[in-house]
Amino acid sequence: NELVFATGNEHKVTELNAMIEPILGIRVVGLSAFTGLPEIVEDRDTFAGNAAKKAETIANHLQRPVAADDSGLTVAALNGAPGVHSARYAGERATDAENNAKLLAALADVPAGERQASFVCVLALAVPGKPTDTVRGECTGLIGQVPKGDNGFGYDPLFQLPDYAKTMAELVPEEKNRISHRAKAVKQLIAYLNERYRF
Ligand code: ITT
Repeated sequence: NELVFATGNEHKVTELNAMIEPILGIRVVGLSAFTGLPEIVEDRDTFAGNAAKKAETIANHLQRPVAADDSGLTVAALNGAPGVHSARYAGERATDAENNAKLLAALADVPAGERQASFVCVLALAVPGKPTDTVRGECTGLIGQVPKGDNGFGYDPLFQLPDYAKTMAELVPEEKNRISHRAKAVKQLIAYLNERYRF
């Protein structure tokens, strides 16, 4: 029993599998297991649009249900940037470290009290011949002045959680997977699947 997620990001696969497999008994599989897949063009300007596009592109090709995760960081002082461009904020092949450095530079003149940010995760489920549905999870925090912590990925070392006095990268995976934007979206996806497909 497997659910394909249209993602090349192994960090997402690990987190999604840790949250989904114990509850539904379904293993999450990323795209690294497949060859000859069509190119996915993430050209929509919303998380929901890109999540649907990723899931539909692969679902249509494989002719089976496929899910996708489109996620990112929105920073209020930057009018929502990096947003849907989070993965490639510092350039086409940017590393997480380069993206984090660009974010710190963009916020250099923004004081601590004005660094509100939000992680967003939209999950889409595409089933061939049916309309695609999406669910959304959000997690609020503040962007720090220096990266802290070695867990997680992406912007986690800069994302401070005031309630925990820690960054997302200082949480152990089990904690991140309880409170993150992705965890909130997964909870809704599981409720949706239980309702629709009665596992
Ligand atoms: P796929 O499109 O193949 O799934 P991607 O990494 O390109 O992989 P996105 O386009 O959804 O995925 O971009 C998500 C980016 O947002 C990701 O690369 C991180 O920089 C950031 N991000 C998303 N979730 C995050 C999380 O839980 N912690 C830290 N950063 C996250």
